[in-house]
Amino acid sequence: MITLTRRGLIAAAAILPLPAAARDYAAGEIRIANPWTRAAGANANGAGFMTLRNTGSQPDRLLAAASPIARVVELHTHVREGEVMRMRPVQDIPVPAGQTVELRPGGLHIMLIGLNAPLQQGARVPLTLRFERAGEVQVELAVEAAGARGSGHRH
Ligand SMILES: [Cu+2]
Repeated sequence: MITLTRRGLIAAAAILPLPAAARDYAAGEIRIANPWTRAAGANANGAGFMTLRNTGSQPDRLLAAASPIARVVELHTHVREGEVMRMRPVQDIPVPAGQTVELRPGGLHIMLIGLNAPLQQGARVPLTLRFERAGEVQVELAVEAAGARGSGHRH
């Protein structure tokens, strides 16, 4: 019985795509938790989300991001204009000492403009972040479902 059950589980695991569980990363005093994005087609735009935490005693700033998967990568926020929320590029994203900054849908995000290839759910895509103090760090965005409002793999 046990053997059959195990075989059943192994067979199921082989068929189902493995979830691309988001990982956590560090650069100097900056902790980068749960970087993720949404499935999207080639030539579409995408957005990267994550949690940035500054464990140090000095302020830092995310200055830029880059990825081979997009033609252009920008730092964006959302601003209210009358009844609608619009995206707007920002120069940088401050991460004050001891503070946590959320990049999330409807707020700050990393804009991936002109995807070179489709973002497939379950895949991971590389992204390089450049901080003023912490320097450069490469992370991987876990690709979630197209309509995801949050990563399904929070710890
Ligand atoms: Cu945007």
